[in-house]
Amino acid sequence: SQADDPLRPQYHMMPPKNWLNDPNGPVYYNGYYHMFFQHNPNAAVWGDMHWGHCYSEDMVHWIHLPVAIAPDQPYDKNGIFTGSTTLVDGIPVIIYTGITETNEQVQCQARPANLSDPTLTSWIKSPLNPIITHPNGRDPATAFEDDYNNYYLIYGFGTDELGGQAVLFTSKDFSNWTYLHPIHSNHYDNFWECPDIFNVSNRIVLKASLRGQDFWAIGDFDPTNLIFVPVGNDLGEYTQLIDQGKFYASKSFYDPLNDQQVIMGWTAEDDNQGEQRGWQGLHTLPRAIFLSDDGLQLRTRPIEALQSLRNEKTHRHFQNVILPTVIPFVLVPDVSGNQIEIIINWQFSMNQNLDFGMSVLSTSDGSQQTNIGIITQRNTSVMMNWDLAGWDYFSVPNIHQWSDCQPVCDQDTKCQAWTFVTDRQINNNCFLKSGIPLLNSNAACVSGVKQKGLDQQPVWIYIDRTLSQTNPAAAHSPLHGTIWMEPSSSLLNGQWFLGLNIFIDHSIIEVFEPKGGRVAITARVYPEKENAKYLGVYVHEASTDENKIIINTLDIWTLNTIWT
Ligand code: DQQ
Repeated sequence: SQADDPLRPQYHMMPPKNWLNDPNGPVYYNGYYHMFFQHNPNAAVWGDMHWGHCYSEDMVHWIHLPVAIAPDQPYDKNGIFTGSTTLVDGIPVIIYTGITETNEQVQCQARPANLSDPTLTSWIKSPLNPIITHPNGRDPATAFEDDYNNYYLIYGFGTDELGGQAVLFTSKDFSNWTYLHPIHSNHYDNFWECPDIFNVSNRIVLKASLRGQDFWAIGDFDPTNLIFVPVGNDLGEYTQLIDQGKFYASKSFYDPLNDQQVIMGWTAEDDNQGEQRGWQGLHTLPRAIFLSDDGLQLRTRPIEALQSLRNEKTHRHFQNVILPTVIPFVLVPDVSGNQIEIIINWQFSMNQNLDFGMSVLSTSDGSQQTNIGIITQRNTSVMMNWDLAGWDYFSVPNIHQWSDCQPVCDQDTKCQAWTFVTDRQINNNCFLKSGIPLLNSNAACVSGVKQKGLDQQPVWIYIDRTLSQTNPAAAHSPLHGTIWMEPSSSLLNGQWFLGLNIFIDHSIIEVFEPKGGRVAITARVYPEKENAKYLGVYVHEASTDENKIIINTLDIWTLNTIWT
């Protein structure tokens, strides 16, 4: 049974069994949140796409409903693909991609059969379907309106020649749509999946899924030319990932109860046992979107309502724990669990090389564990590239190995971004070894790279899965993101302060930096050992007696299941 499956998450949205992928059509209507999803109701593999459906009062606890849209028409027989919901005169209207009998991608509409049914269980396809047949793209976003009652709709498209695009359509009546032009486009990939466009703090955010990850760009909508104009870096640059880990095909919607844009992504399995387990894929925890103070960075943190999952009887609190200068692993006393939330506030000095963190899903002897840690760099050993140009190192392919130092870059097309590495790796001649010059003369190569501010200090947050599992087919590569620590908000008496919020749900880990919303990292792990439920702390790279690593506060809760 489900409860006997130790790897099955208990507080993430997923169907009772079989396959799930992209989030589809989230909407708040008449007292309930609705969530749909790409779903194969008959097998735990991708295929035979339907829209599964759940509803919820709080976006945390979900109730399963029957399949909302099934492939039963000539225009969608080969699949109900991704789409979105728009409130049209207050009524939820779905636009989804249908895969036709001849495998064309067309856009189709469906409306609730009975608006007074709060569950919105049945949906009726429009007699006008398909409402859009060209160009042959997919994944329509929630439509938006201008001041003159014109609706605008985008969906994903692209070719090798054109690059990835979000194509724009307009309509007066929401049924008859006219193609305009791409709202935005570039060559970071040859197709954009699941584009999304929305308002946050008087700016427009464009999101798309490409190269296996979800990217954002902040900009404005030019009302004359009807195009999206990025104000900073463009969509597809690695400084602008919504999540550094396993997070794809995300979808956002406006939550009127909390006046915020909320986003959730699809997290697939990351091993080869999913079909055998009988279920594959889940949605990440919902995250609230906000912008940095300068309005140029997209930030996320878990929605507040998730706090209702905490079982207060299990709450454990520790404070002012001074860590020894080096410890391989020390158990946190009297706590265990693989369905927990952790809030940890660290204090450390930046002027040294540090590598420390928490182990979760650990056996009591630490032989199986997943490490969620922080790496800082000593001033004297800043990376060469800082001396040269002050570029950010926003992505390091592999923190604990030397072999992987490659630029994130196509050989013959435009270079995306460079992965800059630490002094340790430079000492190991990584760049020379791989035969790549430190900075490419092609100016395109450095676009999207962040410059280090005068007294900013970068730290890396990572998830290290080296010891998480033994199955060689399970992903083991570390995941990581950079946080730029600002003295104004994070420095006090020479000490830096950084808080992390960590969610563990059996086989999924989500790590956030909730204060600034600057990092989100989602990872799958599949511990085989039954007692891999303990928590520990470690210091791998030494602090010194003067420069201690301190846990200011550590709070841990068991979280309840979301299913009743
Ligand atoms: N998944 C859907 C497509 C979409 C892709 C099909 C992204 O509509 O482009 O299941 O994961």
